Formats: sequence, C-alpha cells, structure tokens
Amino acid sequence: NFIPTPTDQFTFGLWTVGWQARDPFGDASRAPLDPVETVHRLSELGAYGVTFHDDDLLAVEPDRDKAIAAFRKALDETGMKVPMATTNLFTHPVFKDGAFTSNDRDVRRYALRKVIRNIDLAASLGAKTYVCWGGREGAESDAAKDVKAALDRYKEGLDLLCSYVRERGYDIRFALEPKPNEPRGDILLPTIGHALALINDLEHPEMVGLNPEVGHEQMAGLNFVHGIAQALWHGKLFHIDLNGQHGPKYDQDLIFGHGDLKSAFFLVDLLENGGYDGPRHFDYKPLRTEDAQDVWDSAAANMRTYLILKEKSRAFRADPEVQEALRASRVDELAQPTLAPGETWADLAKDDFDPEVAAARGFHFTRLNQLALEHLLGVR
Ligand code: 3MF
Ligand code: MG
Ligand code: MG
Ligand code: MG
Repeated sequence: NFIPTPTDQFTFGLWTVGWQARDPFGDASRAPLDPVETVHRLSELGAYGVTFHDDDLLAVEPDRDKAIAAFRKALDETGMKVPMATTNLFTHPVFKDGAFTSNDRDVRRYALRKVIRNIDLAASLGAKTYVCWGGREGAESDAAKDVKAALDRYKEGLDLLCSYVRERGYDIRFALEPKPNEPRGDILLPTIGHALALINDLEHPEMVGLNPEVGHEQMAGLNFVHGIAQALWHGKLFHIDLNGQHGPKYDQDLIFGHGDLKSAFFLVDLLENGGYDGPRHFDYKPLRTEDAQDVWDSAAANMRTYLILKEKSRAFRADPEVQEALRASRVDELAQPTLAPGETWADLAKDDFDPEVAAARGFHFTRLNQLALEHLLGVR
C-alpha cells in the first residue's frame, strides 16, 4: 500500500535530493550527487520524472554537452520524464541584484540569454512547463529599487521569452513561482495574488501561469489551500511545488506533510478533486542533519505521505457522517447562484427575511473540522 507508480505523476527537482545542505551558517554536509544516479534512484522509487535548473546538470560533470548526454541516457534507460525545467538566476554573484530586474542592464541581457539557452534544452527533452522563480528580483532597501521600473522590466523579460517560444513553435508555457523573501529582503511578486495580477498585463497572458510552493505562501502567513483554489479558479495552476513549512520563518523546504499537516490534507483533497492533472512536484530538502541514505528515504517519504493523504481524502468524502455534516454546514449551498435565472436586483426586495433569525443559526463548522481531524488522526 502507498507504493508510488509513474501514473501518480510524482516529480522531483534535481536540486532537491541533490542539495548538499550548505546554509548561510554552515558548509555542505553531503557530497554532490550525480544527476544520472538521481534519475535511476527516483525511478526505482516510483517517480514519474525529474526537473532541473540549467546549472543542476553540471553537478559532477562541468562539460555541458557531456552532462546532457549522460542525463539523456539515464532518461532513456528509465523512461523518466522531464515535464518542467527552470533557470538558475540566483547562485552566481552576477545575479546579486536580480536577473530580469537587475539595475545593471548588461546583467538583464545575460539573464535572458541564459534562460533562452535552457528553454531550447527543455523543449528538446519534452518539457511543457518552464518555471521562473524570481529569487533575486528584489531589494533590501526601498531606495535601491524603482519597483515600477522593475515591473516594466519583468514584463519585458517575460514578453520576450513568450515571443521566443512562439517563434520557435515550442509547446511550452511559463509558470511564475512567487516567494515573499529569502534570499532577498523583499522579492518582487511575493505571493500568488501579486503574480496573478502581473500576468494580466503581459502580452500573452494565456502562456503564463503559476508554480506556487507550499512553504512560500506559508512564509507570508497565507493559506496555501486558498491560494491554490484561486489559482485553479483563474485557470492558472500550471505546476506546483509541494513541501512543508512551519509558518513565517526561513524557507524550510521540509518533506511534504512534515509542516502544516492539516493544510497538506486539504491541499491533496483539492488537487485530487479540483481539476489539476499536472505533475505532483516536490521541492523539498533532505534535512542537513542526515546522510546520503536519507536522501532517498526522504524522497520516498514525500510520495508516501501524498498517497496516504489521498486515501484519507477519499475516506473523508465517502464517510456518510461527513456528507451529512457538509449538508448541515450548507457547504453545497454556496454553489447555488445568489440570484435565480431571470431575477434582477429588483427581486431582492421581495425576500421575506429576518436577519435576527438567520443570525441565530449556527453553521456547525466545528463538527466538520473535527471530523476532518479524526480522519487525519486515523480514528475513523
Ligand atoms: C526557492 C525555490 C526554487 C524554485 C526553482 C524553480 C531552488 O525557494 O523554491 O528552488 O522552486 O528555482 O523551480
Ligand atoms: Mg521553499
Ligand atoms: Mg523554495
Ligand atoms: Mg520552489
């Protein structure tokens, strides 16, 4: 039970299992990982595919052509897919003031060249989603960044990349990944809502959606399930980064479910029933305290936890007491339009309604929440 298979569409970034556990206060605690080994190990664990930053491919082989050839061979041998790729626009110090929005115009041009080069590779590997995380698009001082000009440049960069993909005829869409802070004091497009708003002002809004990450929204104190529901409502959930986080602090990238478990439960329930059919992509980090074996144990834990929560969600929905409680809480009534067909604002005046009586009614949400909790705790 809870054994992943490729039909579950679980994917991992090369940089996740490959994280050497360098942090701002400490050196690496693990050796670099060969992407070829990663592809084989994740395939054995039942994953569907891998994703990568351009630079991730060079973890143990500095020659780009050789690294790509070895990676392709591993994909062919295992049948692993590459549904998504992305660009590292944050590690090299040239990006210290950002990439698409660096104050330095030469850097902006270099960043776009770097993305374009990797889009060609992504397309040749069959990727359909290209993620843009604006890791260093931001500032520490409000004096240092003209935010309106930065948004002009963000738009210019994304418009250019869309036109490149269209000219080449690639079947690729972009997904913006919001994050509020870290590594910059403040990052542009800090939340799902900010990113959605920018997309509307692009040349080709239909080509750009979101890759929200659990921990990134929770770092801002936001409800990730609500964010994902709104992204789905706009038709903008192109991809997702699953992991765990304990509220507003540094980006923990814990194993999925190892942060806010109740939110993870409702997230799986939403993804499984809310019309998302893309990859279930994990962007987590094996703990710095752990060894090489734990890299694979923790990768497996992400998938196992997802599958357990999927089963919990199924049992929750199938429970007659839950169905009754949902009706008692009138959850289904919200799907009913407020005006009946043919009614206008004038019909609102005809209601025989006593606000005092309505105000006295309870919604019974406590019972519903407790039922969810008991399913999650395994006592139902
Ligand atoms: C940082 C991230 C990134 C992005 C990646 C794009 C290094 O907090 O989440 O991971 O996910 O750059 O996919
Ligand atoms: Mg994170
Ligand atoms: Mg992250
Ligand atoms: Mg991420």
